[in-house]
Amino acid sequence: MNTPSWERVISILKKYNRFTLGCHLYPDGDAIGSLLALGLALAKAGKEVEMVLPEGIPLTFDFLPGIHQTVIYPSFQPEVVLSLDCAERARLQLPEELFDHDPVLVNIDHHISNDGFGHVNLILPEAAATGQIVFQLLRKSGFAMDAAIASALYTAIATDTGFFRYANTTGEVLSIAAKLVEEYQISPSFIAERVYEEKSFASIRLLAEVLSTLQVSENQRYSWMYLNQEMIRKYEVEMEEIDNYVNYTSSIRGIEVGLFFKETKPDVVKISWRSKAGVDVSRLAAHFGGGGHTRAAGCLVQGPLPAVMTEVLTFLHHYFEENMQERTDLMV
Ligand SMILES: [Mn+2]
Repeated sequence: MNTPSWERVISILKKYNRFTLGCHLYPDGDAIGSLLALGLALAKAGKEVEMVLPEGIPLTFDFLPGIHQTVIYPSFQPEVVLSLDCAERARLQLPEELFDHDPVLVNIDHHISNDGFGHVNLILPEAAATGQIVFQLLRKSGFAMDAAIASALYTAIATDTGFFRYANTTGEVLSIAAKLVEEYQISPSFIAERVYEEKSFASIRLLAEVLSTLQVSENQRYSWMYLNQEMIRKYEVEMEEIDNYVNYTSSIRGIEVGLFFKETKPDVVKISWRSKAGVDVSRLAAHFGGGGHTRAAGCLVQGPLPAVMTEVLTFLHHYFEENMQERTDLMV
């Protein structure tokens, strides 16, 4: 892993004037919040900025101030491309033409699996969210912040920590959140309501169908459920809402690993992995070409849903057979 290049990133942000910002496919709160916060801060500093969300604005984050300044397609050639919360170059949602004049590619992320695909990389796996890195970047570089930027950063950090419930909720995370609330008068309850409490009716109906597929392994150590093309076609639900379903698998008492299989396209299965303790699911997902964090990871596997499920569940069964002793660690 490269040593964090704070100074290099800060000098690039100050020196150049034309920036395009992008994030990963199916952007979550951290990706969108980080993109928006850094984009708004650069624009506020008088830079020419384009924040690109090719799939449009997910309904869940429609409330964020400034979000409607994002564009579906970039309109100019930037000097610098900023990639946020994106672990792989292939997942960066920006058109290839944007790189025609070889802009400086800056990769800002907290995924441990990030391979450092940027010319300049600021990768801090210990950060709870990319939003935390962006907050520190703005503070260190002296770029001015405002309530819109603070809302975006708070949303980024809150979503990636499960609204301050996950193990990555450190004192520093809480102290940054407190600063955002105190200094910019943003409302945690309003953001929690919009992001966390408010679901579409269709998403709850779809959840009911998905939950009816929930199963627990014979050894009671892992659980899984699935979503197929037939269910997706029946309800109009954004992928961002569907992504959160996975937490039901790992919320079952005693379960160590939870899996959610999503047939996002025919014969393309996106698998979300969750773990409560002991098991590093980023390593398990890596076996299938994916990655992520210790307790939350993902991978994409080609093939018919039933065959992919059998393959992954067989792998997981063997993993637990070989790691029987880990259970005693969990009892401590
Ligand atoms: Mn993130």
